[in-house]
Amino acid sequence: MTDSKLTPPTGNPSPVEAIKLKSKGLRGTLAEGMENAITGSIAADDQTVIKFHGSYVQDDRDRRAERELKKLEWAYSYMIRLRLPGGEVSAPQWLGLTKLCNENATGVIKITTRQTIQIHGVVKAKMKPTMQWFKDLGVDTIAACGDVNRNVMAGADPSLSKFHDEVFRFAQSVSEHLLPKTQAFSEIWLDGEKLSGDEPEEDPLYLQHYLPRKFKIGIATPPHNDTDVFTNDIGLISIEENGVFTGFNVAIGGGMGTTHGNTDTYARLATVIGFVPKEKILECCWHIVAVQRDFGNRSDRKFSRLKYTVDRLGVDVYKAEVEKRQGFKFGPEKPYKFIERVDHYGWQEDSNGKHFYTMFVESGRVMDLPNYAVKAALKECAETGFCQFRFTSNQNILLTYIEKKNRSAIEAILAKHGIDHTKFSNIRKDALACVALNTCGLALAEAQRYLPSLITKVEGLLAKHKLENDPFSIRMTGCPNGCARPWAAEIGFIGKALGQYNLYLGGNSTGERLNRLYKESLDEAQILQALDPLFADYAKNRKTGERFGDFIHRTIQIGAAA
Ligand code: SRM
Ligand code: SF4
Repeated sequence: MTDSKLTPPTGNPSPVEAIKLKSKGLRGTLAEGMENAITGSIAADDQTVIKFHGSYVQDDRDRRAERELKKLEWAYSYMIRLRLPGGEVSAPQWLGLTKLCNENATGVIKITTRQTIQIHGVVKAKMKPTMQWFKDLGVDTIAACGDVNRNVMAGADPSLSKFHDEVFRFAQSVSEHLLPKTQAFSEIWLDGEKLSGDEPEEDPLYLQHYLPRKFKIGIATPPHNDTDVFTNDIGLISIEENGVFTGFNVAIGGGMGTTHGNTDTYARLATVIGFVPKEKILECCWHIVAVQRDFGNRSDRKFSRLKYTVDRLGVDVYKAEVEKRQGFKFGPEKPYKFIERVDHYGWQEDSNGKHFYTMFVESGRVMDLPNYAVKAALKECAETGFCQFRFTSNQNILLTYIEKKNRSAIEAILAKHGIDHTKFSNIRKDALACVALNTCGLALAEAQRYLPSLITKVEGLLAKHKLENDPFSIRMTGCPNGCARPWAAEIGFIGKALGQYNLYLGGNSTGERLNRLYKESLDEAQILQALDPLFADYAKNRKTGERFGDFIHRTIQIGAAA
């Protein structure tokens, strides 16, 4: 019997739906567009299609006025994002990626909040050589963006779980299992063989219209929630029973994006719907995605993420439909407990005696600052061949699988380049900021270029109240799309206009409670003015061990959730 609620919303399909349908399996006219030397940009429809290939057309927003004055088109270039499930690259790959970024992009690699990297500023003429270079390095960008399943995250620190490797391999299998099946990527970028007929190949999961919207999966292994598992469309919580990794609690419907002024949009943490043994997790994910494909909102993209589908249909109806399709029922949710989600900086050792170093990379920007030369240090570490690299969902990098005998060589390189996480406060080390200006076309305010200096001022306030050694989770985005998951922070700043932010307070440190709007449209002075008395109150009246977010949640009645 079909559930009467189980229908997609009515309404005309959004223009993006037509673009996907007529794209001939994600080809569009991209190949021709890339040959057109008259403009640095591409046709409007192809700007949608290219996302599925892992790239966005952007322009340097700092230079718009100057270009317009000279009657020149904007300074167009391309951002390219890698698909790196679980966030791992080898030392030779890292060396290749930095060389590529120096020669074909801005030279600054950006570690993203989803455990992969992006490069910015690739001009059109360098797009194809860059994609080919990626192929030679053994990495790809397929489905890193677009209305498909994106990069799959998994806990980064191998010292935190003995099932680490197995869980990491699941991230890779889930990513492969849900990849779009099209030759378009190879045809356009790698001079692959062209399709002979007019009809593109049929994709068994995405069909011809793909998903209503982007789709994200993250895996966390308790007690560590570094992937912010509940902010994903599907959150998988690995479960250990009697010392054995048995499967996953499955959570659905997480997501951060909202629109200022549109109270029907909201951030949502995913709801756990039950347990699935690890042998069945690939088909389970497939069917959760397919139900969203069939019943998600295709007319209004503001409401097309899984979170809205789940709330519209009801969690139970959604779950029943997945169970019907997958042919088995979810088991009862298994017990688990998260206690933290921050990266453990410095040296760790895993159960096999391998050593790891977690390096702090402020806002994920791999570059050389005076006395803290991340880029140079990583290059030299890679040249030794003694380590691999692992990106974290907190925008940092781990040097992994180092033999004990090689550790001192790595330590010497880190010391030479000033890499020492103890130089930084906890609040700075646990902060996240999205890209925002100057490349993000949706940014209303600064984020990664501004947060470091705001933190310096917040550190001053913390010192005043003797809180400088306490941990705080602070996150900033340049708009309400939520790319640094600001609603899951204890202190969230969301850009409203240049120099103005909404201040959200009261999330918890494990990512299991959203914060709420405290004050709107604050400039820097107003931000500091708002935080000062709250820090004073916290320092005086908190319970033993109580975190700032919990204190605010307990003591202050504040406004609406996101
Ligand atoms: Fe994001 C759009 C950057 C993680 C929610 N995001 C964008 C774009 C592509 C802007 C655009 O559409 O033109 C940004 C490119 C900026 C630039 O210049 O590079 C952008 N998002 C990022 C990154 C690089 C932020 C960072 O500094 O690390 C992250 C790349 C992740 C990755 O490797 O795949 C990034 N974005 C996120 C996250 C966090 C996460 O997934 O864990 C979110 C919130 C979770 C979620 O999806 O709900 C997020 N990005 C969005 C949204 C809002 C989606 C929504 O449901 O409303 C947009 C806008 C959109 O899709 O229309 C967006
Ligand atoms: Fe751009 Fe907004 Fe995402 Fe920041 S949160 S990268 S400003 S879309």
